[in-house]
Amino acid sequence: MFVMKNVAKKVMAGLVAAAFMAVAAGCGGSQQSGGTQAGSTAKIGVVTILSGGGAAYGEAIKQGLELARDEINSKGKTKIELVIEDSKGEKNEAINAANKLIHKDNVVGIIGPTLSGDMFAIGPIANQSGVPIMGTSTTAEGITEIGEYVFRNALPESLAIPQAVKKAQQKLGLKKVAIMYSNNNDWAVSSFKTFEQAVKNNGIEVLTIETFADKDTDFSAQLTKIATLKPDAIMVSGLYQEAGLILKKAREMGITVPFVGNNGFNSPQLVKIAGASAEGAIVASPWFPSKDDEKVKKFVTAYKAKYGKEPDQFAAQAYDALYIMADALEKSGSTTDRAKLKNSLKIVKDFQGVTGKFAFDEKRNPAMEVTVLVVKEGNFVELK
Ligand code: 1QQ
Repeated sequence: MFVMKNVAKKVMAGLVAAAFMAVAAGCGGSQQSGGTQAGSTAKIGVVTILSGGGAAYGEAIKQGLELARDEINSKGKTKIELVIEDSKGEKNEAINAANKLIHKDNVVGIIGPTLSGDMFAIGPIANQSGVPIMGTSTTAEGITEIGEYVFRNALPESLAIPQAVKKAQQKLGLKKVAIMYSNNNDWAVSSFKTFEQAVKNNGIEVLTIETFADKDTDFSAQLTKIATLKPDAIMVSGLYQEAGLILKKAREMGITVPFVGNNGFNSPQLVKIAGASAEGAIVASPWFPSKDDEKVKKFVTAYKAKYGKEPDQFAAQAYDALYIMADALEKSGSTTDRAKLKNSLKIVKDFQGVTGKFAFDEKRNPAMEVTVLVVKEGNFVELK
């Protein structure tokens, strides 16, 4: 509520200021002229989770974006204004946020939302309105099929999970596994199918498939069943909240086999919830903070200085996303033309970000490198 009120206040203040400036300048329209000459500002909307279960994902995203915004505004010709809205991880809230950004704030583009399920709800709205929308963490199948205005710099699970499974098999000699997934989360369902396929492709047997739901807190029935089947590993498709509790419960029950997760695992929050039970968890990511790369080191230092902690994958992808969008805006020659921004984004190639070399493929999905990580002493390190 507090955040929303503040945002609403800021938006109101912005609207009043914009109206005043329009009158003072003697022009009737509310649109800016939109060049990229010095001093022009592009308004970019953000839909992310700032309250409720997945707030740690959204907080990281917001911080990554704000750091990128401050850097861009300190040097670039085009200045960026972010209008940030809380989706609370709820489709209806995401829809309200998108409509406000598109129709009231007149943003040139949108970054977000955080969850694939929310993108399936608001992607079509943005697409129909001709507003470019770019997910930084939406990893399910089918995201960019929504339409030509939908982009993502999130690593799709279809690229991440097969690598995690393959590496886990090489390291641990997996022959038989159990799979668990949240069945009321669009992304987790999609990701479960990717897991199942990857497991089969590697000749691994699936002993059982167990479901749970987002916001569940008791996983003992599923884990009891899994324990009797004695799998070599357990694959989990879920957000940090539920995944963290699953890891914890499994260790309490004496289940010692490794876990392989998906994008939901890529938050330090997993380790906060599961504690020592997170040790050995495996996940693929385009990001890890100890990468030996100048750009990564600079980003990690700046992020630590501003927020007092290391950036996670969600912060890193959001940071890159704003640079990608700002770059595309600059090249489009306008700060307000949504179609020009879409066309400019489509041709992004050879962007060097903190998550590595980046380009959009012909389907507006990212082509990027993957690293398989493992939790060691509470940190995500490369699984070599
Ligand atoms: C998606 C995801 C989640 C893990 C984002 C928080 O990858 O919903 O696509």
